[in-house]
Amino acid sequence: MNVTDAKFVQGFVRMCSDGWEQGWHERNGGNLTYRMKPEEAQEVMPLLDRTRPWQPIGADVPGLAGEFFMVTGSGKFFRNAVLDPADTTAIIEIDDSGKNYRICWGLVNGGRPTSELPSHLMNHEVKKEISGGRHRVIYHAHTPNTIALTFVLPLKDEVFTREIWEMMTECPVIFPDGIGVVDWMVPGGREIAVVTSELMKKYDVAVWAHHGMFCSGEDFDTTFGLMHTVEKSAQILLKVLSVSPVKRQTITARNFRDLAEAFHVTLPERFLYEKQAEEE
Ligand code: 2HA
Ligand code: ZN
Repeated sequence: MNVTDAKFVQGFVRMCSDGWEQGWHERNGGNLTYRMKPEEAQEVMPLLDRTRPWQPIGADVPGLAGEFFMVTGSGKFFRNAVLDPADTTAIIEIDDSGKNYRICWGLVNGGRPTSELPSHLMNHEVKKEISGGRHRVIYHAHTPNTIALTFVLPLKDEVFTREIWEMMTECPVIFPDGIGVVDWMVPGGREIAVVTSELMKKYDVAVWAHHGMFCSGEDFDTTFGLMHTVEKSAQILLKVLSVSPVKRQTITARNFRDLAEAFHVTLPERFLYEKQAEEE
């Protein structure tokens, strides 16, 4: 058996290809990390090299001590992941303190895990705790329609959530907790990681102004599907705004309450404010 035969590795690289095909990963843009299940780590353990030196993560994640992750490589291109996973991705192990990691497989031609490793691992730590261990995937992509919206909408959770919900009826069912928004920040460091992981306590989606999106989910399908749904709604909103600055009709606050009842979801009231001009 090779590491690349493992089902989780195939799911991981397929998600990279799916994102590339959507146009979300120009050059080396975007990154993906997956917290491996114990049985998946066990399956590939004989093929891992656990002798390499520990290196600092750049963040403290004691809640992830001893975990194994599959990660994309810094500077690697998503379009190449499926062709050569051993060059473009890695499996890393977190030490007992949650301060250090080591590469156990992959990045065979050199390199480091994604530059957003601190953000990814801090988000994983938050989501692991909040979801009772169910969330395993953190995905960052450069989604053009959502990025475009960060130039024209106020950078407020309430506005992004409501506007994006309004564009497709099933949105509030798919992300009932809403969307968080991060002002423009320098990528790749601890600061943006702290701000994003604070938002991830409330949301499964965070928009990074003028940069892209972060999504968290239980598996590859639902996490990719979440990113895809938000981005598609953003695309529809841009089409609407391009045609007319006002909507002739829309899904109203009352409609959302009816939807919540029918689909048994709780929609926070702060997203269901009245929009007089549009709802008359
Ligand atoms: O280039 O997307 O945010 C990788 C990134 C950094
Ligand atoms: Zn990015």
